[in-house]
Amino acid sequence: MKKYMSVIMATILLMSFCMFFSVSVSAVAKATPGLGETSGFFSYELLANGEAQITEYNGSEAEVSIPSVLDGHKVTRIGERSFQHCESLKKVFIPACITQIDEAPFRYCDALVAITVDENNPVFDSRDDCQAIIETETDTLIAGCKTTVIPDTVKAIGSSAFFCCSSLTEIVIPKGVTHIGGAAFSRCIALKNIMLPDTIIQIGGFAFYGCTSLESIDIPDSVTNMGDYNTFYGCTSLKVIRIPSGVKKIGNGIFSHCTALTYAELPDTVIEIGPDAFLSCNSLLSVKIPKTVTSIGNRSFGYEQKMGDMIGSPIPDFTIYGYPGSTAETYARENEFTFIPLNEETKIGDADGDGQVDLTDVTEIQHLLSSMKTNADEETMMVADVDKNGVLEIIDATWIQRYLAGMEIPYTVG
Ligand SMILES: [Ca+2]
Ligand SMILES: [Ca+2]
Repeated sequence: MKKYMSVIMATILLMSFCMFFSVSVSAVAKATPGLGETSGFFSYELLANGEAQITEYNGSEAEVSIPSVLDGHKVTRIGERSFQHCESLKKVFIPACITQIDEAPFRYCDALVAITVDENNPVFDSRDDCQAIIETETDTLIAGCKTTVIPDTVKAIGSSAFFCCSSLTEIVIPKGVTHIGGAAFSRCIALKNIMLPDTIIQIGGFAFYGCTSLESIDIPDSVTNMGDYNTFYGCTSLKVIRIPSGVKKIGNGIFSHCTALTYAELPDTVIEIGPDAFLSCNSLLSVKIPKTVTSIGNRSFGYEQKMGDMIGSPIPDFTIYGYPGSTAETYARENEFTFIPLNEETKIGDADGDGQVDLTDVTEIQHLLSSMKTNADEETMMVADVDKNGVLEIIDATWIQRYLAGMEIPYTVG
C-alpha cells in the first residue's frame, strides 16, 4: 500500500515537474545540437558555440573539481541534475569558466558537505564559505547542501535550490531574504526545522512539497503570496498552520495530503481558496472560514482521496464554521457538511456568553463539567469546545488559560 502511494506520489511529482521544467528543458534541447560525448567520468554535450555543457558525472570520487576543458572544449555550463545520486560526492569545486548552472545539479547527493566556487568566477560565488552557489548579481542562492549556512547578504532562495536535499535537517533563512523560489526545499524529507524571517514576501509553488519531517513552520506576516500550487503538499508531519494576515489567495493543493494537520487558521484577508487546498488532510475535522472568502474550489475542505479514488470521499462529521449567507455556508450545504453559523459577536472561548474571554469562562467550563454537561447546547459548544473535538473537557479550559497567559496555542480563541 505504502509502495503504491509512493509510486502515485512520484508520478504526480513527475507530472508536476514536467510542467514545471518544460521551459528550461526545451531551451536546453535547442542549444545542444550535438549528441552526447564522454570524457573520463564526464558526459557532456557540445553547445552551438563550441563550448561544453556537462550533462552527467559517472564517477565515484569524494572530491570533484569540475574541469575547465573537456576534449579541448571550454566547459561553461553544468546541466540540470548532472550530479544527481552521486552518493560518494563530498566536495565539489566550480571553476571560473562556469557561467550557467541549471536546476538541482546536486540532488540526492547526501554526502555533499562542501561547495566552492572559484573566486574569479564572474557569475557565481560561494561567499563566506557558505557551501552553496550564489548568483552574484542577484544575490540568489541557486544550489545548496546539508551544511549550507545562508549568508545574510542573500536576497532570494532560487528555484530548486535544495530540491531533493534529503540529508538537510535544519536551515536558517536570514533576515533580508524576500523570496523562496518554486520547489526550493521540495522533497527535503529530513528537514525538521526551518526559520523564516519577516522579510519574506513570496513563497513559490512546491517550495516545501513532500517535506515529510517538517512538524511546524511559522510563516511570518510579511508573506503575502504562498504560491499557486502545492506549496506544502504531502508535509505529513505538519500539525498546525497559521496563514498570515495579508494572504489573499490560498493556492491549489497547497496543504493537500498534510495528513497530521489538525488546525488551520485562515485570516480575514483571504478571498480565494483553490481546489484541493486541504484535500486529504484527514486529521483536520473542522475549519473556520472567514467571511471575506468569495471562492472555494472543489474538494478544498473535508475530502479525503483514497488510493484509486479520483473523486475523493467526504470526511465524516467534517464541520465548517462560517458566517450566514457566506460562500462558506454554500460550500458546506453543497457538500453536505455540518455548518455552524458564527456572528460578529461570537468569541471562541466565551463560554458564559458575556462578550469577553476571561477567567470566568474557565470557571464556567469547570462548572459545566462538574454538572456532567460534557455535551452542552450547540451554542455553548461552539464557543467552549476550543479544540473542536466535539467534547467538552478540562483541556478546553486549559487552552483558554494558556491563551489568557499569552501562550501560543494551536486553536483560535477570542
Ligand atoms: Ca466570558
Ligand atoms: Ca473539546
